[in-house]
Amino acid sequence: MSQLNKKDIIQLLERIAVYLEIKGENAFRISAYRKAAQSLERDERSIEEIEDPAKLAGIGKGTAGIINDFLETGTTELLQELESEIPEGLLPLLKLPGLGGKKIGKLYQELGVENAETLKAACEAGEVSNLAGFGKKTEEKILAAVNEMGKRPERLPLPEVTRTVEELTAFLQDIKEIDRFELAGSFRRGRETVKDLDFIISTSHPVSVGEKLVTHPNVTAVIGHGETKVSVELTDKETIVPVDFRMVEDESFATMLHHFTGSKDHNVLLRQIAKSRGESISEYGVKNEESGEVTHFDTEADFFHHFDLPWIAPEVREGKEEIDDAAHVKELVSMEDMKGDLHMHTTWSDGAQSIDEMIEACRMKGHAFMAITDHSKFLQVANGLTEERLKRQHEEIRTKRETVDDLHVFTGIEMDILPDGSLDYGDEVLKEIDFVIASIHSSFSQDEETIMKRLEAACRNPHVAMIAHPTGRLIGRRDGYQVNLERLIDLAVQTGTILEINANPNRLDLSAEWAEKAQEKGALISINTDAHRYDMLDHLSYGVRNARRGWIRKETVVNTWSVKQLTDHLWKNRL
Ligand code: DGT
Ligand code: CA
Ligand code: CA
Ligand code: ZN
Repeated sequence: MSQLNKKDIIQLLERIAVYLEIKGENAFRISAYRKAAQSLERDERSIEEIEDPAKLAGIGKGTAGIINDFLETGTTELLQELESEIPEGLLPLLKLPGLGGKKIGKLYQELGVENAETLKAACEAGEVSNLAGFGKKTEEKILAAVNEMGKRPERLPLPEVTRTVEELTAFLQDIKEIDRFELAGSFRRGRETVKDLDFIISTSHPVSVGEKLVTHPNVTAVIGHGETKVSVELTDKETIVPVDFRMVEDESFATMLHHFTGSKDHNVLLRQIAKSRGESISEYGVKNEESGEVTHFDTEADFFHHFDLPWIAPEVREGKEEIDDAAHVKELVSMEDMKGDLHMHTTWSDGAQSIDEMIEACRMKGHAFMAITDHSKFLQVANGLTEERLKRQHEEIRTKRETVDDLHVFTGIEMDILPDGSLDYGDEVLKEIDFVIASIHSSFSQDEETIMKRLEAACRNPHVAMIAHPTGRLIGRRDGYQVNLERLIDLAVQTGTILEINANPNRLDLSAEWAEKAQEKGALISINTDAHRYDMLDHLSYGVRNARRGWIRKETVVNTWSVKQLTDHLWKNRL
């Protein structure tokens, strides 16, 4: 059996449709795969719960066979054939704005475009604008996008490096000459993006460790190979991830870890403290300038204690308040404080798992509570719930929750705030729901005033508990809509509306800086995964790290409250 979930299967069916489009196949054949994907999307069960896909309206025998192939083997002959027929270089082009299977198909069949270079040449020669359905403007846009494609992004968003982090962690664990290692640098500090990864390795055999490091199968370039430092580039899909490894004797490990965790500005602050005590800090230890004696430390905490400081969490080591406010670091919200997750999706809208499956997954995580918050009817692409389906879903949740005693399941919804500022359901529907989230998924280009009217309407509705992903940004890809965050925070405080830190590493929305401001003004915060599949339930820690960067204290975060405290808050002032 393969590990594919329903969303994976839907994506694979859509991929077949796109590949057929590229090949210029007949429209009926293409639409059969799209229809099948849609009817899976519409069904409220997870793929494990659907016994025979052929019984679903919109899925024929052939397509059902393909779905079964996917489930059993993870692929199917048709997809493999298509993959071998279509030039590899065409696939990255599908990501360019405005270029779907149909258009790529035309470029391929009529102009012989096979990759970014040939597409660029075709644009420059003016051939693209001569094709039916393209035009001069489109050609210019495509050319600009292709040129952008070749550039290396300066900083990598977290999701681009997490696979490499996991792989390297497993790889290092298997090298027997390594005593201990840690990932330092901006990644350890929980930054939203990183330039590179910095591993600190404790070993007495740096040379042989270095030789092994460069053999990792994903290493595509060795930038530097010294006795104690190795710099390489690993390639993961299309992303190039630069990595620095530093090898050190165990007695210097803690100091080295601190040094390369940074930040630079934090290190400057500590060096000033050392200087005032007649000491100096190097990567290897702390030297007494008078006696020349060097002190080593077993742990980073010992290193801080040497300077009469408590251990300072990496997330706040930015050379700002962390020394003056060191005593407050222990008040920051931590993963151990988190009792539940209040934003997630199921197969009732665009999630991969069913209600039962998500509940079981949250139980396994040890959550004390959760909220099931599918999309509302406005979001048709995500199979949003009509009032009638919402009612049925909540009945199912209420019945189900009677049978689970170690976890409280709140009924919920992620309700769209419509472009005209109205809410997707009326009060008579909302008044029944435990946890009403309001969020914007449409008309991102509206001016600030219009956007703020939408957010204000949501905050002022007594049933709305939280605004999700308040800015709509996607890190490194999209800025979000024109939100005046000062005003949104004021509104949130005035109306008791919770602001979300969406923990999805692509979002981290609110950012640490704005979360800090929100807390200062007295707003409440909730950190949630917005999970659409099992593995996304693990993203909570990204949100917590982001919160810690903004000095968010435990009591500000409603996920650390008890079920009783949360319930009281949710039902206050709603009648
Ligand atoms: P980034 O840009 O995402 O890689 O950010 P970092 O902080 O990981 O920066 P990186 O990789 O250049 O260096 C890792 C840490 O090493 C940095 O936070 C502090 C320390 N470090 C590196 N170069 C210097 C330096 O020239 N002076 C000082 N004081 N510290 C440095
Ligand atoms: Ca770094
Ligand atoms: Ca580095
Ligand atoms: Zn959501």
